[in-house]
Amino acid sequence: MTDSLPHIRRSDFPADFVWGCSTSSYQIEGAATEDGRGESIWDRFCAGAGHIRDGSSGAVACDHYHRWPEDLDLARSLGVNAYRFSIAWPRVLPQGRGAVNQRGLDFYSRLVDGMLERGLQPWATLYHWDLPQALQEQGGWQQRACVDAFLEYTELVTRALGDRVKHWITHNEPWCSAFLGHHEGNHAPGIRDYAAALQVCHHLLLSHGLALPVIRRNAPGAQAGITLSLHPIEAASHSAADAAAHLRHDGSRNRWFLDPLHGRGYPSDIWALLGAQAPQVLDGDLAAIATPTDFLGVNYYFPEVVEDAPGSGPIATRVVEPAGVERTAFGWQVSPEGMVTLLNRIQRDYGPSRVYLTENGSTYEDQPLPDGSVLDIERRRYLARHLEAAWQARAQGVPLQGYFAWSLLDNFEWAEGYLRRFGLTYVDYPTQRRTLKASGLWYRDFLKS
Ligand code: IFM
Repeated sequence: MTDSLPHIRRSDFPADFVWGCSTSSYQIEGAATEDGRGESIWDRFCAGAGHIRDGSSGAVACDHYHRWPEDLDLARSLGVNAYRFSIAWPRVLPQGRGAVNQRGLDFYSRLVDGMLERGLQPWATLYHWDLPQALQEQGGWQQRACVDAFLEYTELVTRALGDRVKHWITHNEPWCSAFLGHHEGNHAPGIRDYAAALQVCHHLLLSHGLALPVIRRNAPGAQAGITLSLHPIEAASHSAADAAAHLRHDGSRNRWFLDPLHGRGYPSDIWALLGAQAPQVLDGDLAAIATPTDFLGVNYYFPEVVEDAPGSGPIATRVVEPAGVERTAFGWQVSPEGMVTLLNRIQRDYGPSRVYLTENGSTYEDQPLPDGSVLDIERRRYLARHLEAAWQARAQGVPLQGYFAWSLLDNFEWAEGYLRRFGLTYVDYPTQRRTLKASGLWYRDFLKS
């Protein structure tokens, strides 16, 4: 099969462009009960019948807790200069607050040293969804006290690692933590309550803003920001109703985060739809959320096409799946053009000084060949086309300064368990053998170009 790929080269980007790959703690670490780690909401959620499609959990995952030197070697072999990881809050504070688990902190300290020894810039995410279960039992992110707990956790981790980690992300995709976890209920902690999700969302954003000065105090000279999952939105038709739905959907998925982070408060058109479900916002909260960041992290996967859906809830929109478009195995539309559109829109409307694509990737049905190699030509093409899109966005003036592929390894894909593979590296879970896929080999060659 011929497979024409865009002619994009590393040298098309500036020499100081950050090239990385991303992972997260619960999705790869395993060792869920080792060395004093506490229970997380994902451990508890996975134990519930029917929550995870293949009935699995992150208890072992990629066993990265034990195999991290091999994994960092693998990242280095790709030629990336940065590695994005997250810290499991229950590994360092098993009860969420109070007693510190030094063995957990030591693990991350060794991991960071391992990155620096290999010439990999550590990019740490403080919260990639694994809240200590003990905090959930006190109401979790629905309670304002969780913000205080996050600040204590931030203090602890940035004090321990801030001398070496100079890139910090407070939250990964707060939309997912808030709405998948508390409205749709298909992510931990599995709550289905729209008002609760809105309150959680506010507390996540507030904790982000209040954590920034803590990070800056403990990690002098560091860059700090937040990572959002953002989508270019399209209307399903030219009707006035769908055009209005487009605005509302963009308001709830994108502007609900971007506006307050950029000092505009919550978008008034969406707030007006919420009525009694609107979150409780105290004096000073919006100013805290708008604390300036050093960068905006964008996770880009796919555009959303929406139609008007009266009666479906306050936002009254529905995501539709138009026929005839290219999709990944997850059904997500493949649209590198959408990424260019999104990045330009963010720049035009909000003007962040630096943008990093902190995740971008795809899932396909990988089948190892008899010799063990994995010829994932669709993922290879996805990657090459999105790198070309990153180049186009830069050429159009977007201050895009880095790209992180999701993900270094196949891993635990949340409610999908191990049924979805996003890795540049194939993980054979029974043996934990890692094999770079064709996409990983292509990224390596690209990075050497
Ligand atoms: O695996 C997730 C990751 O944890 C957050 N961003 C999207 C990825 C793919 O679904």
